[in-house]
Amino acid sequence: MKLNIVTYPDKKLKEISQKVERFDAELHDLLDSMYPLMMETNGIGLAAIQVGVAKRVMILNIPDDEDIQSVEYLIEMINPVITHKNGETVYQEGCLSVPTFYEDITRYETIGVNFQDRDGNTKSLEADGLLSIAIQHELDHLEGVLFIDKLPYSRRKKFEKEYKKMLKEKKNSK
Ligand code: QAP
Ligand code: CO
Repeated sequence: MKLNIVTYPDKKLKEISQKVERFDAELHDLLDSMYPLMMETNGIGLAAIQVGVAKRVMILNIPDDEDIQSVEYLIEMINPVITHKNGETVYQEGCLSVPTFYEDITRYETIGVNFQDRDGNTKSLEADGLLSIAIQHELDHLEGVLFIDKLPYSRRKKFEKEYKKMLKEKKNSK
């Protein structure tokens, strides 16, 4: 499956993703195509809606203490649901769908999440640190929410201005 990253301000990113009911070859093909795209684009998390597929699917690949990313750390989450959450943490987030922009966002520090794997088996996970942040960021994508939607009004306006400028420069350099 040939996939491309959908970028802001594409309206597709506002769609609410639908629950996966069939854990079939089509789902596996989607997951197998998302992973190399995330690696090529230097991502640590990717939701299916970011490749234009409105399904409750996300993949995560958090680098280890030595900043090494490996397929061993790949987590595929289908139909994820947060079961509990605790604390607060601030992290400078980015997003493959909002290239070159980073802003401080507040998230829960630790979360519990129930999800299914690619074969439909139910799993649960306790997450903290970057993994916890990444899961919450990707869960927002499934609801059509981007990290820039969480910015206070003034920072959002500043973002819109800078982003437009960046798009124009990109266009002119082509
Ligand atoms: C979501 O984000 C996330 O602007 C995943 O030029 C964010 O993979 C998880 C990226 C914060 C945890 C903390 C962004 C790559 C990748 C860019 C990403 C860019 C190239 C973002
Ligand atoms: Co994102």
